[in-house]
Amino acid sequence: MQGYLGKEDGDEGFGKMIPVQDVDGRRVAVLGLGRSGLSAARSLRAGGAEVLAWDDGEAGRLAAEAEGFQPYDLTKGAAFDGVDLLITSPGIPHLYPEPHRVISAAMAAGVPVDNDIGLFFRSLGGAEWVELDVPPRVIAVTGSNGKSTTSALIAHILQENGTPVQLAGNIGRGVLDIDPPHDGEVIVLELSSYQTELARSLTPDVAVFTNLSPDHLDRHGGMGGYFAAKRRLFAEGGPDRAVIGVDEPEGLYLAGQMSEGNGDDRLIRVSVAGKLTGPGWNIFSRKGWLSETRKGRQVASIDLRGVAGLPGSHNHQNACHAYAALRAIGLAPRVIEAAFHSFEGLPHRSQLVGERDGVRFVNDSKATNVDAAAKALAAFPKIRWICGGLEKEGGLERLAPALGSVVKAYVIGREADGFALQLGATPHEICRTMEVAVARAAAEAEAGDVVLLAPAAASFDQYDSFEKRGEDFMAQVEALEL
Ligand code: UMA
Repeated sequence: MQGYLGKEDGDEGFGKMIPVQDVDGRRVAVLGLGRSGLSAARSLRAGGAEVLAWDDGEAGRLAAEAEGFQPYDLTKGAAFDGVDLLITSPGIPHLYPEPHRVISAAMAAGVPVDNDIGLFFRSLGGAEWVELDVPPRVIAVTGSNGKSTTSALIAHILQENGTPVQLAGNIGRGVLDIDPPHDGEVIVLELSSYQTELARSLTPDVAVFTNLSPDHLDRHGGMGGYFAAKRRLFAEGGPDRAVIGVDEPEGLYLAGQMSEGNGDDRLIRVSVAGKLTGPGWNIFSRKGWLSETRKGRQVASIDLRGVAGLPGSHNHQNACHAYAALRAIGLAPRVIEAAFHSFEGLPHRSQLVGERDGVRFVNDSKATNVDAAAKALAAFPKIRWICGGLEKEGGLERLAPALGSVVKAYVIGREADGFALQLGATPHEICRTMEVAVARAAAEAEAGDVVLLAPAAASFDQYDSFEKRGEDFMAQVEALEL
């Protein structure tokens, strides 16, 4: 595992964290004791708070007990008497489709509600920062797609540059779990709409908005609520620098709202849909080339086509956002370009897992829906496509424009026959299992082909998760003895 994701459990020194400030002696309720809730509970305790921990599930309560937190039933009447604050978890609804009853009870009792992200921002800096040469900075990344890869890419490039860096947030590590940052360190946070919507403090140095497409609409009461949740990261007076993808109307609007005019250096506009010609600070990719322009003049140009870890225009968008965020904190274009080439990608997202006789094997098990699979298919010219699984609503029609690059489909899953029926004229074979699909695709592939797992379906008919499905793909590829 990359160093910027922090130490693994059991490693010496694990257990450092950010103690929460200004909670000494206060009673703080914590609802949900998963990754974010437990780390919040620990950091609150370290800050001197009395923690009232509750999870509706027994597993969460047991995990908390194992760390010395006595469960406190927040669902009982008058549970919020004398409580100063409620910290809730991102997966627990606080408004739509309907608020969790504990959160409603806190609000009715006039108790402020916050989350670990709010605690993080108000607890990060201390008086000791005055002594530091370069105070730690925070880069926060939000958006519908690509935010994990963008965040990990930013962290990777900083690490390659020798800058101390830690990566946390929606990517899987609670934000309060990071070690107290060093002089000059950069904290990279991936933030979901669930996290930005509720945080009472959101003050990154650089904020990145990658793109917007419908997701989690039930939790936000529709698209407007979803956008409103994300744009909280850009509250007026918020980030010193804003990096905004302007390919959707929402991003264009947000950039307009943030800008003080064409000479405004605090805003970097990003596009993969076309050349940006305005006189401001622009970064865009066209035909595989990333360009940076400022005040109407080209500053840098990078060929992304040979960057193995970032194939396809969706990854070029990730590259543009990472590049922009790093330019915003002063990294040189050549430093960023060099580190692009050593980025291996995140597991299960356009992940190159093997190569034999000119045939590449790519794991995009995270492509659990049709849109994600279409993006994966657009990334390569000749594809032997492993697809299928538990289909989502809406069928495969939206995939049709992306099927031109498919030489042949190898269909897995319990519903493989029904899935294959929707592939029309695309050559296909019913394989049902990953083992058969990988073996058949490998046997038929020619030099220049890509054997791509991008299922366009959930994994739950055959696996516990998309990660397990991707691991099976990798194991089968390895068994080919490449
Ligand atoms: N719980 C209750 N009552 C409920 C619902 C849940 O008590 O009504 C309890 C569960 O029993 C469980 C805990 O709440 O113990 C789970 O909380 P959670 O769902 O918020 O999950 P965490 O383990 O705290 O993980 C969260 C993020 N989860 C979600 O946003 C759903 C993780 O993002 C994140 O990595 C982690 O914090 C650390 O910051 C995951 C995710 O799926 C990857 N994110 C969504 C996405 O990417 O689409 C937004």
